Amino acid sequence: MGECPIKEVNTGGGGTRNSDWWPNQLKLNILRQHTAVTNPLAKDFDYAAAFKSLDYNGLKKDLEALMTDSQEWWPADFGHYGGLFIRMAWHSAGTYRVFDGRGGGGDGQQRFAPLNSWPDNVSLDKARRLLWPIKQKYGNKISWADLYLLTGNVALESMGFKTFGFAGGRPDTWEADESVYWGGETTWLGNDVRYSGGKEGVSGHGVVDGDESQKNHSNIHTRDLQEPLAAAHMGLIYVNPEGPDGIPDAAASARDIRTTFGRMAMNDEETVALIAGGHSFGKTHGAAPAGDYVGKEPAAAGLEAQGFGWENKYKSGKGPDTITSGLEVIWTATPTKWSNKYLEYLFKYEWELTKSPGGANQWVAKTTDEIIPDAYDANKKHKPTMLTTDLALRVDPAYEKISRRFFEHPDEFADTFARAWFKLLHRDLGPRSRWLGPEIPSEELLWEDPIPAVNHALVDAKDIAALKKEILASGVEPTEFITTAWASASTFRGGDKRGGANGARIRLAPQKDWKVNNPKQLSKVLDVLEGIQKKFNGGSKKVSLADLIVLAGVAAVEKAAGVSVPFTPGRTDASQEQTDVESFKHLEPFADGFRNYGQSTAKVTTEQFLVDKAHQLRLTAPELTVLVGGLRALNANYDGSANGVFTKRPGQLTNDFFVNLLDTNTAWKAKSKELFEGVDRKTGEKKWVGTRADLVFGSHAELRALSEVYGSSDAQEKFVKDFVAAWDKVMNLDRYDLV
Ligand code: HEB
Repeated sequence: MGECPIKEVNTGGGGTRNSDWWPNQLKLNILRQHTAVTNPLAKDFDYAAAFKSLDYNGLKKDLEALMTDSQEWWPADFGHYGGLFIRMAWHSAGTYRVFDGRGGGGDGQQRFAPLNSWPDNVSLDKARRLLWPIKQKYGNKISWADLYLLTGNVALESMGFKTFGFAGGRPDTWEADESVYWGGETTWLGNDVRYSGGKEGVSGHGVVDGDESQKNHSNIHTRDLQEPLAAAHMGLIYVNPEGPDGIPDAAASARDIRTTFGRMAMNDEETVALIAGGHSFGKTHGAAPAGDYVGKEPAAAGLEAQGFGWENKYKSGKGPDTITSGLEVIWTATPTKWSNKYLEYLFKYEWELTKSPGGANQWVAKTTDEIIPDAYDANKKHKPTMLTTDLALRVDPAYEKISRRFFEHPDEFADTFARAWFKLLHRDLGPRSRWLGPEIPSEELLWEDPIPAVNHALVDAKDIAALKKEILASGVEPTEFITTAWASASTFRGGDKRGGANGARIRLAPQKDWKVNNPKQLSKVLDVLEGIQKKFNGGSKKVSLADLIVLAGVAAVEKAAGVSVPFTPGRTDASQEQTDVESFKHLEPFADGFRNYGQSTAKVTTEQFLVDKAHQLRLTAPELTVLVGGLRALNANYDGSANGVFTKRPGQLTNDFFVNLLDTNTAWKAKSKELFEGVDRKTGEKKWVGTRADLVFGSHAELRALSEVYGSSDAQEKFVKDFVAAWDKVMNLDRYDLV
């Protein structure tokens, strides 16, 4: 591969970059993505409004017609694109992982690198391009993000499957997202970083190849996948179809599947349903060895390829000669019709290891039954075939039980698949208030983190004023209201739009017990607020605890700042039954630099965690800066410590954090990797203690530049104004009901 050629490009943006010189430097780039600068649509473009004006049924009809409108340039297997489009939708959504809520189909990222060029996404460039005439016809009324997923739904329906519904509401992004950690490997299909003792993959394009030399590789039964990743290899959506590291071991493969699908938010039942349901359709493609014939992926292909990649020089390069995964499997006798045949064959036949024409490990039924149609030749028939990962559904004892039950109860199978598919596509869409279109299911699902609808008159300005008074007279330290409001609202994560103050889940398990929330203090504050709520709700009006928690924070900030802070009521309280404790565990911050909680790991520094958290809160670098400075002045550390509280008047909203951090008379010394001491240069007097999440605002050039703005003598007013705006933003991150 040689040296990176960009370094010698002597035009704008070329040359050796900061990230080449100082690769370990803290990067803020993820805080300035997807802004108006990259978005071609007008600032006031409202996707929800555009979607509502869409001829939804007309679009669905067009998609249905497309399914069987086979194109000469990319012919449809069995005359039906259904399988291809299901795979496109599944790969769009299947990158989601529970740990950080990132990935998933919510942003239309499959059209950008790296996803558009992942080895697992071979041939989906064709699927997306087949959709262009329809996208062109409906324009901005349907985003690519919604279109990819809806097309998968229509594909299922057009092959006789009854789906659970569909919700639109995913506005597109316009640049490759940089925020997702997809792994640290530098080779496709490598896993040398995500597993200790993992393997390097292949450089260049990487259609899955079975590698015999990996047979000695023995940690596939024991290895642990690095968090937050879900996929088993770099460049795969999920697991290696040939088995772990290409080794055709179905039991070990089940282990990988359980890990990967678990991190995709799927339990065993959902996992079996998804795999068996998905592979009831379509085929795999491995007409010949990829390495000999397949060209570069879209991101590396020439201009003349026009966004396509993987040019295939094998015979016609398409149709029967297609090379996608390198595997050549057709699961059922009716690949364009919903049926129970996948599970039927899985149990009916014994399976023998064989090789695809492309050289990959796969399995063929030990039978003389040649019952499988050919995708192009009506006179040809095949024996049933399966992937190693398919056999996992029979070999793994827990999967086997479920598979057999599904086989014996096709309705249960269909229902579980329909629900799991709906969850897969909608898991990262956020609360129901974002869902659009005529096919939204009415049934409330636990994983959507349901929040009751508002069914009471909201508090008015007079009530708000009275409640604020009562809150501030309650005897609780204002700072404690501030930390409680922050604890409640800052659970939000933009990755999958879960969390936030709405629902008041801060009072429920598991959040009420998180260390970062200082449970003792939290329960005291909540008791006081519940008392105030009870008294108020005894009257003719009602206020939710969720609103009251935010209002208490607002009242406390107002008191500390001496200015008024906006408050928008309309939140309601979710119940414990509406809260999936297991799944909420993933929202617990490992570190929250805003509250000086948590610290570096072997791989990630405290300040990198801080930027990651700021990204989940969808904050800009100036917002991050003003919030940290303000929260320190307000004395809002999770444990009440004085770390970073660089002020002699804690509790007041001053810009002292910046003034004192930037004070040249202070010399800083590292006490440990995480803690620093600031002393007076002249007297040696100990003045302050700060963490990495504090000191970074003086050390990092860009953060320092921002700190200088807030630390200047003309800054107090701007500082307060900006803090209040950023605070209000965080309090309302989950308020999709407000437009
Ligand atoms: Fe699947 C296809 C693997 C899951 C749906 N897959 C396929 C292939 C492979 C696979 C390799 C081939 C590609 C080509 O073309 O070559 N998968 C797999 C794995 C897994 C899966 C490993 C895990 C275990 N799938 C799945 C799911 C779904 C699916 C979950 C859904 C739901 N797939 C699918 C389809 C297809 C496939 C539909 C076909 C496509 C066509 O036809 O084109």
